[in-house]
Amino acid sequence: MLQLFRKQKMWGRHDLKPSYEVVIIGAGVHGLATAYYLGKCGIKNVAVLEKGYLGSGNSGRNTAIIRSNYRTPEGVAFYNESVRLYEKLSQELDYNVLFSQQGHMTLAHTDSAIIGLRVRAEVNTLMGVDSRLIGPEEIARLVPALDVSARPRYPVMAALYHPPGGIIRHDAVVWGYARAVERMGLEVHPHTEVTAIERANGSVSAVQTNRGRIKTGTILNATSGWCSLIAKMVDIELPIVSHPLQACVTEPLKPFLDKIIVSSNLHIYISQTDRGELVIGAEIDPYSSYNMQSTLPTLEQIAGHSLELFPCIRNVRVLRQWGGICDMTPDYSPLMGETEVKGFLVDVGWGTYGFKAGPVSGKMMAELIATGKIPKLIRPFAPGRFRENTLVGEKAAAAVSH
Ligand code: PYC
Repeated sequence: MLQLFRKQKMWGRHDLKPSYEVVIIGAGVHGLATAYYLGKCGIKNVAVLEKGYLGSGNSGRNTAIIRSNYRTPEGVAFYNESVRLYEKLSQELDYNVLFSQQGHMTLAHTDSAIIGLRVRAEVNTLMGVDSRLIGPEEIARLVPALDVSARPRYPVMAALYHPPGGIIRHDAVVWGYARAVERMGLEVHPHTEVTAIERANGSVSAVQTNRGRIKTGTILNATSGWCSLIAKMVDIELPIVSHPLQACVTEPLKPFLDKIIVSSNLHIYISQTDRGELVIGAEIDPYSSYNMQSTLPTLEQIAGHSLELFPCIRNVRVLRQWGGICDMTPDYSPLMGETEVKGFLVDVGWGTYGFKAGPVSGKMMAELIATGKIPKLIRPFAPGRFRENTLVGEKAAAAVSH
């Protein structure tokens, strides 16, 4: 019989225990995925703390694009593993995360943009990732609604086409991980804000929260947006500048767009969800701030650039607009691993590319916590790389939005 009401709660309410083996700060996709893989390794005395509701940070504020067509071999290998894990996530969690691999297209409107995309296509192909440069004729065939004529101020000249790229239901990913984590006996604590971190003999020893004090010897900072503030609690200055990024969603339309369209020159990305809405994102705001309010100038910019690409949506209404906080590192790659404070680990600096890395980051951070060994896939992203000058310059491929 059709079951109309869910009988089991997705996750429960718990009192905080006086101590946990591992405390994860941030219950977005990264924190929850780490807890999930820790549980799979048999480490279950774990609390995931979230100051708001689950996924209320950037996991609920992104444009849900999944792709692996990066520029550096380190980035391509890492994000490709994430795509692989996302492909299996619905079965893994027994929860439909609505991953739709409809294809991702990055448009070029200048000669230099074409050169950048060509380099990416070469690196992607060498790394076994399906990604190639295509011309206006093929673009028009794949995306009939896109204006590839000479009319726009910046006509479309070519595109990097990445068929495995897709969009996903971001809330479902958060809920599915949270449910799985709780079913394994680990604990998720929404509305639990970390106010201080204690140390003893150079190692972390406890966290103070608005609900009480917890002893622990291992803390993971998985707080996109607020990671610098959490790191300051143990006197670590992260090489991060935080910027707002805004996006919007339109009223639902009949399906007409089954590719994710990104313009690296116009700094805009558009996709159509299963509900028919267009999700459209902008570049990061040009100033550093923790303000998540949306602004009219950004909406005007989003509208103007969208109409350059899709004149057919000129009468479509925007339903809502929102902002999130992006933690930008100097090389546009994340910071993952141990820090100079014993027991304090970071999975931060996710700029505008955090959601697509959730599963692989969780798996790698859990492996690091469980074994003490740094997994190969995340070695390039060690927080100490800025001292050693071994940067992973990913701006060319991360830069759809900046
Ligand atoms: O890297 O795919 C991306 C992206 C989309 C929106 C912001 N960044």
